[in-house]
Amino acid sequence: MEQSSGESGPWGKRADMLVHEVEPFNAETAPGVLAASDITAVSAFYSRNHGPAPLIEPADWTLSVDGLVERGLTLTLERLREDYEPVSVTATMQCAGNRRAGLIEVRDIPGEDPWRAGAIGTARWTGVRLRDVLTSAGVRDGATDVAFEAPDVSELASPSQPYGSSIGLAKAMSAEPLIAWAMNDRPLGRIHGAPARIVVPGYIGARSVKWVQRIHVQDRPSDNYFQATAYRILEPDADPTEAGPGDGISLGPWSLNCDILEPRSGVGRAGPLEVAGYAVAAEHRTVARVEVSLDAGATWAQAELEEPAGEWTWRRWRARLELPAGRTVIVARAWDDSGALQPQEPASLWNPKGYANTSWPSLEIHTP
Ligand SMILES: Nc1nc2c(c(=O)[nH]1)N[C@H]1C(S)=C(S)[C@@H](COP(=O)(O)O)O[C@H]1N2
Ligand SMILES: [Mo]
Repeated sequence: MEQSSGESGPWGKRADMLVHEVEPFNAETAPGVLAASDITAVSAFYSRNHGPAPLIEPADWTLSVDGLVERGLTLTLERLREDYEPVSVTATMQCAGNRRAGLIEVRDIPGEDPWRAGAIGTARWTGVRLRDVLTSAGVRDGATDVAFEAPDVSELASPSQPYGSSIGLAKAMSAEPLIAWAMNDRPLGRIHGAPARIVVPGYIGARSVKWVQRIHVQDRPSDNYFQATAYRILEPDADPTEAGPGDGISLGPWSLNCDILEPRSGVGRAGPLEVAGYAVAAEHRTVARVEVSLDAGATWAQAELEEPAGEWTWRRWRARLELPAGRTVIVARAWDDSGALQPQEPASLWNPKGYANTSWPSLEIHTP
């Protein structure tokens, strides 16, 4: 399963990606491939798009920095690379829709793709610190948010508009967000936002704006559809087609989560069984424990946690267990270093757009 199946899929991706949509391209990594390495290959990395991917020649690209700044800047790729210190951050990217399929099982979520465990991946991102660029522009008093604007126009927004979002100034001025031009030490690919994108470690992927061409410092969050209306936890009985700006809880930092990558549900063989997966903690917290149960939570085995590649990455885990004959429900759950535990039931988290499914993952295996 881990063997390369080539890169014959769309956008140079492996043929074993689970493709939700071809245009705009939406595809997730096959679970076995995700389980196989701490750093996700670009050829296997999920991609989430709301419109057609722009084709921008590096020489034609500029980034403007304006709004509540002392000096507006217009940066070329060359200026960015030469005038600021290059840095690399290994960070996990996770879509707010990761694991949505588990919420759809509770109640249908029309119009949203049923992402499974693979709308997540970990890469080494290289670029410059967002804060270095903001500092060189001089953030003015009264600024509270930093908005990112991209050129890709999304028909999914109402009204149709270019993709954009924002993060709070404190996160923007922290060490981890990047304006990145490389992913796993190769120039960023077109589908991942070439020539440059924002990477906001610890935040839902939606904030890591690809093909970014403007950074606007302002005194409120972005009014872009994907900040003001989408990527929000609406109340369970809200009609998402009626949602307007400011409705629901805006998602930024993600919460404690984990999923099982191996085995897959279906037929298994009684005897030694390895269960493997990943866990992520909320920002400034760490994954402290992952447990696996073969008896619906009556007893728990401790999984072995791998050392994370960095402060902003997932922790992969595995547990060696004995699969009994018959039907077994395998459940996993993660705890963080504050003692918080994932919520148990997807039904308790169900929300009309199907975001942030952080419930205990489970699957069923039966022996022949
Ligand atoms: N310009 C732009 N940036 C974007 C998006 C988009 O559609 N357009 N999708 C966002 C979402 S929802 C996610 S999860 C990540 C996915 O990044 P990837 O395709 O590089 O994995 O990009 C984010 N940045
Ligand atoms: Mo996303």
